[in-house]
Amino acid sequence: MSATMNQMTLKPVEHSEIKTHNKLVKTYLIIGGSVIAAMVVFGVLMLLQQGGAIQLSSAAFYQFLTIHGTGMVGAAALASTALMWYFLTQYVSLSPKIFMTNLILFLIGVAMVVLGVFSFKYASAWTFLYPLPALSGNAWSAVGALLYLAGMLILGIGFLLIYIDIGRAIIKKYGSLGKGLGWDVISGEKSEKDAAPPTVVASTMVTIVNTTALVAGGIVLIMNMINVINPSFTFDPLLAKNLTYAFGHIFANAIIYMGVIAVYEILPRYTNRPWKSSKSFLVAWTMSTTFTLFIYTHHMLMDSVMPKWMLIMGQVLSYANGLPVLVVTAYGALMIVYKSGIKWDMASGLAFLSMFGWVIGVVPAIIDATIVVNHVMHNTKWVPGHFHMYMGLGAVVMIISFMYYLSKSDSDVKPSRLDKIAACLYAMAIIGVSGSFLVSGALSTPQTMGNTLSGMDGASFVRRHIGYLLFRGIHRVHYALHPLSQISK
Ligand code: HEM
Ligand SMILES: [Cu+2]
Repeated sequence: MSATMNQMTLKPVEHSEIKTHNKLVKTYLIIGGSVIAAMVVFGVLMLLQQGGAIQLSSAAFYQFLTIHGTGMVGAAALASTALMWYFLTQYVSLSPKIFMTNLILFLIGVAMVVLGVFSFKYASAWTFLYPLPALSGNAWSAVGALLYLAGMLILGIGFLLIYIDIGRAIIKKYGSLGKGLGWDVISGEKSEKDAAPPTVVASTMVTIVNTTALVAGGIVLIMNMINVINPSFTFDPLLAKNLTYAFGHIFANAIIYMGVIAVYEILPRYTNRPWKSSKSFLVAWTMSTTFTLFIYTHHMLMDSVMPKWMLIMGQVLSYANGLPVLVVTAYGALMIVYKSGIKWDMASGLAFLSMFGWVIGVVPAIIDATIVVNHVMHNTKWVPGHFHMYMGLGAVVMIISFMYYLSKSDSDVKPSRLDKIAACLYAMAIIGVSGSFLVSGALSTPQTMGNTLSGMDGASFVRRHIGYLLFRGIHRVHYALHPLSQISK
């Protein structure tokens, strides 16, 4: 690629007030990136504990687990939202004020979550499954639970504002969210060449699913908070679990659907070939939009009291969910790169690598969503095995690729050999972590056990773990023994 072409193809996205907007995007990335890096430290500490190299109390282990899960999901969502926002402003007019508000709410929420976890020992894991926040067996106080839950609520409100603004902007420009997904092209009303660009399609999808997720999450967070304040207020645990996973699964899943915008925007700039929305591309995204809303039920495959049709749907749709978008995107990426004379650098190389991470991460995920397999693999290390692969090697790599792209198009910072070495080490680390989780999972190692029984008397073990046991694994017994009020008495 010649120097002039380099300049031409890597032109930054134009904003009306380019400086302030880019500054905000950079602030998002710096905060998101730093939190992800800090959370790796807690991840490594947990690995050391699980490997017997260090001795953490179980309270500390579960606090680390809680902060790691919350922090990783929150920070990756924050950074990929910035990525989406940055590219989407080329097509629609978004509100920088709301973009700023989300960042402020994020920081407030994070401060409350950190305080709740580290000062008040809150440790329910990031999924805060009812009734665990209130029923901790004295592991943490109501204040800790309230700080955590309210912090999450504030975080959620910030994100919700952004998606509402994005939805508004897309409707204003394209007419409706359906048109943002290209339904006018799918129905033949409009020709393929006038279809909404991939970035708009992906953003529309994320807006639809994440608004749903955040509303579900907000409801269950508030119900949990009331239950913590007044334990005589109880609600159906099965409903709570449905709402919780409708939030958690969708919100975590949407990170990669925002991140993939980096692939749609960066590879075309490097190859000078446009990435157009074809009909099959649009159909794939519509399928993912619909299915993403329903497949959280794959988290409930062990909940025998769930309607059977929902579980079967969870299995079938889990197959159908990620695959279409993955296929059109991986195929599109290969086609756009093929014989293009692309110049590989950090940004383009990582954008390409992220596709690989996504592809290999989805395979074990789909295996686990199979009911017969899930009966064996549920709550084993197989679970963190699959999501670390597509989060660590897919979503986070998309974010890092965007960071390199932005620093190349927007500054004079030049990557050195160290960057390549770091990227290789990072990829190997993620493959190592995920691979070891998958192997342990296949050997039926339970997920998320920090401590063995050794060094604890039976009574304190039971007291400490009763909440966690409720949370992880024995929902079946739990629902069978229901009603809940009897358990808490
Ligand atoms: C080198 C980097 C990382 C290391 C060493 C690491 C390590 C760990 C460990 C040891 C666990 C506990 C697994 C278990 O026993 O169940 C865990 C859980 C988790 N990790 Fe990571 N991780 C890393 C990167 C990531 C990334 C990039 C993400 C997401 C963007 C992520 C999200 C999570 C989540 C959501 C959980 C589950 C928490 C829960 O069970 O509630 N991790 N990680
Ligand atoms: Cu899921």
